[in-house]
Amino acid sequence: MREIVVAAAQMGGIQKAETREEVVLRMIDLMDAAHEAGANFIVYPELSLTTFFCRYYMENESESDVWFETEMPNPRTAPLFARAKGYGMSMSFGYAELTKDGQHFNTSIQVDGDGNIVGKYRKTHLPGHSEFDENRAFQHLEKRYFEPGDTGFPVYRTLGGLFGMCICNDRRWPETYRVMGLQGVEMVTLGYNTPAVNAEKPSEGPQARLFHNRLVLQSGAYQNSTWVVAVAKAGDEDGYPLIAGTMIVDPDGRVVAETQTQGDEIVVHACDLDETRFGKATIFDFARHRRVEHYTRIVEQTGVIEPAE
Ligand code: CDT
Repeated sequence: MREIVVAAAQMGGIQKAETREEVVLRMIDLMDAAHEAGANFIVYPELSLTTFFCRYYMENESESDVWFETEMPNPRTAPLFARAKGYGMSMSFGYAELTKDGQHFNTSIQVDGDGNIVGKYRKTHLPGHSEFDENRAFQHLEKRYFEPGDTGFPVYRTLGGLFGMCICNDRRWPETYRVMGLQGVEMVTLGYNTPAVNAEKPSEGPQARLFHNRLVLQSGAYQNSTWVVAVAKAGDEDGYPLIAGTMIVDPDGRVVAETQTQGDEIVVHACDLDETRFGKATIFDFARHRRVEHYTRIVEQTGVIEPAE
């Protein structure tokens, strides 16, 4: 038995006017509740420290850079790191990263119980668009504000197991989980900011979006025999609703814990990493069953090439 007690720390909406200091206090409240519940690992959402600013069109970098962190930890997040270290709790959260070289990434880190950054991931699959799009009900400008991540999907050792991360839109892509599955991943953590309505298809509302969320998390977990911990930034952000649906999925693809609200809320589950072993040794024993000779299109081709008429 290799048990990790995980708290999935859903956050309600963060308003544009809310400061990082205020948000960090909310995160600390969630961490206190997680500690009280016996958790030794807490997972927060994508872009945990700010509103989902990619819905706002900003002409210049100087305007958009206010949403980015140039170092981590920094004076505004130091109280969160201190509290986690005090509890000996590992944590994972997302933030907008501006590197010393001027690169912009949508990033997540995992920090161990001693305050060391043990994992860093930069979002690969950036959704949305890079210029103002008048045909959308609202903007989703991730391709404007971020570069595609340069980390790939690393799997790293911590908490006695094999961990990896992805971020929001990445969770919809089977390649995300499989690349980590091929490194033996036992727990994938991720955060998301998913608008409750599809900006390009108003008939696709929260029910459909929650369905897709559940579908991809369960299939990613099952097909790679890994735990998946998926955490929403949910609720209303200045009139823009985001889905909730934070959940923990076991390596058999079953949802074992999920939130009930749209606000700040934790769900806690004791996850035994040894539960990943059966699937990895049987139906998803990749070494025995994969037929890579038939998978070349996956890495040689991005778009669809239809067969000739
Ligand atoms: N943050 C993020 O990646 N959100 C996307 C919305 C896609 S619609 C442009 C998601 O996949 O949930």
